[in-house]
Amino acid sequence: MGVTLGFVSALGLRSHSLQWIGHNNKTTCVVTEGRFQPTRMIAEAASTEVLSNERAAKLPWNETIAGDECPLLFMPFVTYQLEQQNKLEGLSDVPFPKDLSFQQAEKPLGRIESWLWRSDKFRKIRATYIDAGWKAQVFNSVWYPSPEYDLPLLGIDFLSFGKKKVLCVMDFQPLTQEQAYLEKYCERMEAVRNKYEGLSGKMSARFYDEAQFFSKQLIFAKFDNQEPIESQLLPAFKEYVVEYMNMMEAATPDSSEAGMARVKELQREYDQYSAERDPAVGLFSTYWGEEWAEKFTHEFLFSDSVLVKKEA
Ligand code: BLA
Repeated sequence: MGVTLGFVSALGLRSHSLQWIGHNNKTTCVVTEGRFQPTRMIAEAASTEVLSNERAAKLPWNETIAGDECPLLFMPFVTYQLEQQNKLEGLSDVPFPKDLSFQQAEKPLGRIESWLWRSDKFRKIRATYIDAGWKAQVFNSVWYPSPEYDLPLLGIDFLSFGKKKVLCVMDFQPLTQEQAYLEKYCERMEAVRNKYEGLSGKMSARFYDEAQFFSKQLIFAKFDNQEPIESQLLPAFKEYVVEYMNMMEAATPDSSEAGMARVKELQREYDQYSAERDPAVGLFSTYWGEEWAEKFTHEFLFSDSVLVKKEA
């Protein structure tokens, strides 16, 4: 998808581009000439890179596009996160492909938008919102520390399907399960976790292995209604984000080559582990097709992962 062939005509006056745009398994070839803006914009859609700040400034969304009056249940989390991350030193916008930043589907009606930043101490902060009305509301985000910092990743996965299924997971996702590491970075959340009745559930073994890249202090909640999202999850989320940022603020960098290589490798393993297990690929495929789902998973969400085709 998105193969661009640029060439210059015999006279050398005009540049042309040929682009194959894949959508819903259909492939279209668009031929454009350099100076005709409208067609060029369409042709470049798949390969153009976009920034996040301008799009993020349009948040919060106030209503669902699905037309079913569903509240945008996790928007307050997005706006709080944006507010907090704006305090990070050296926060900057990271360009990434436009076709990964936004997609809208008509049947079923749903949109997905993503944003990407980095800062002095975080090599990658990504956030994604899915709005398909009552059918699906999702806020998903991961903060990746720079290689000088062996801190856990901040992982956030809040989902609502229908009116009776809410699933919320949030964790300081540890890079290792060594006791000293867990004591240093994860156990501090014990008291916060215990404060919120209903947020200290246990994850199943259906998708992930709780002994890899998860801590015992993870927030894990299943609700059959939306009320606890605001009354419990939101205050807990704020405490996790603030503590995570404070922990990073106080962290001592290790710029040794060995230390940085180790963090990079463990984060790569996290991406591979997560990409292989992520149950979201099915959800993405339903709305935006399998090809896009795989691309989004390996090139945006877990960009240090590679696709491993499963045996049929
Ligand atoms: C489960 N996450 C799920 C499920 C979906 C997603 C569809 C299965 C829900 C179910 O049917 O029970 C969705 N995952 C997503 C989406 C994205 C994604 C939409 O990556 C990306 C936009 N998952 C994470 C992160 C964490 C995480 C960062 O992506 C860590 C906090 C955890 N998600 C997580 C866990 C489960 C889950 C632990 C399994 C819940 C269980 O069954 O025990």
